[in-house]
Formats: sequence, structure tokens, C-alpha cells
Amino acid sequence: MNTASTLHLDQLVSALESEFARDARGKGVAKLLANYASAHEDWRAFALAAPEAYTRNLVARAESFELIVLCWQEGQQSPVHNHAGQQCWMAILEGEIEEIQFEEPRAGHAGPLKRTSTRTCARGKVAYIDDDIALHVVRPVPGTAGCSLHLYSRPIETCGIYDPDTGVVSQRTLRYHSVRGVPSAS
Ligand code: 2CO
Ligand code: FE2
Repeated sequence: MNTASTLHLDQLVSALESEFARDARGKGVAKLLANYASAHEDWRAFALAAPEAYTRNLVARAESFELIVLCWQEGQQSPVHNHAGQQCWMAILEGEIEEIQFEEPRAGHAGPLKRTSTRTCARGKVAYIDDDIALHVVRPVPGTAGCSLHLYSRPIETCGIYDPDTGVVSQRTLRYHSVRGVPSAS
């Protein structure tokens, strides 16, 4: 395997640092992620999965962004959630990942969340979301597993999770299952 200094993934981190220093909202970010996801495999060193729930494996964290490898085993999925006011890019590394979007409920509105769209993304595809666009659920296509690379600008410590039947929101603290391939203390 490559040493850490020659990882294509670390080259991506350096390129993202330059891109964010230049223009945090530029299209260049999605292109960098797409190029990496469609061409490289060295993310596997950081892809630790778990049977209990999807995992969030930190690759790099800076003031302006965090880069995380998410592992989705068969049957695992995120709750309906928002992104704490931040930007979120998701590049597919392996498998096919489904994204189901929901409308943010109006203040004071109780009842089931309105589902607005579903899309399926394969390796190399990059999806983007922020709170002005929608809430979402992310999961591998039923019966399969997958991995995805998520970039948040800025890092997200907590996000809102929504009960799909009532629209009631609560806050969830987001944890890293591992950091640079080293499992986090539980
Ligand atoms: N936002 C979720 C998380 O960081 C993953 S779904 O894709 O944005 O756990
Ligand atoms: Fe998300």
C-alpha cells in the first residue's frame, strides 16, 4: 500500500484546501471529488464498517471542511436529517447509494414529512445538498452495501434528525467511528 504521504486521498485533501481557500462554493469541489472517486481506491484504508449502524470515518478535518468515508452495510441507513446549515457533497466510492429527499416541515406543522424525490448514484457520481434544498435519508440500494465520501463545509458537530411520521426534530451529536483508520474509543 502507499505510504500516507503518497495517498491520492491526501492529494485530494490538499487540492480541497486550495479550493476552499479560493472559493468555498465553487464547482471545482465537486469535480475534485468526482475525479478522485472514479479513479482511486486508497480510501479503503479508512473504510471501517460496523454491523450496528453506518460508520463515519474521518479522513481530514480543517477549519473550513471535513472529509469522511461512510460505510453502509446492507440494511443500514441514515435517519432523516439536515446538515446544520452547512454544504454537503457526497461522492460514491463503491456500490449504488440511494438518496431520498424530504421537505423541511414548516414551523409548527405536525404530521408526516413530504417526500420530494429519490435518486440513485453509482461510483464517481457526486450529489450535493444543503438545508435550503432538502432533508434527506441516505442508504445503499436495498440488498446491497456501499461506501461514499462526504465533504462538509464546515465540519458538522450536530445535526437535526426528523421523525418521518410526525416531523418532530431532535438534535444528534455526530461521531467518528475511526480517525485516519484508527477506531475511536467507544
Ligand atoms: N449527513 C450524514 C452524516 O454525516 C450522512 S448522509 O449524507 O450527507 O452522517
Ligand atoms: Fe446527510
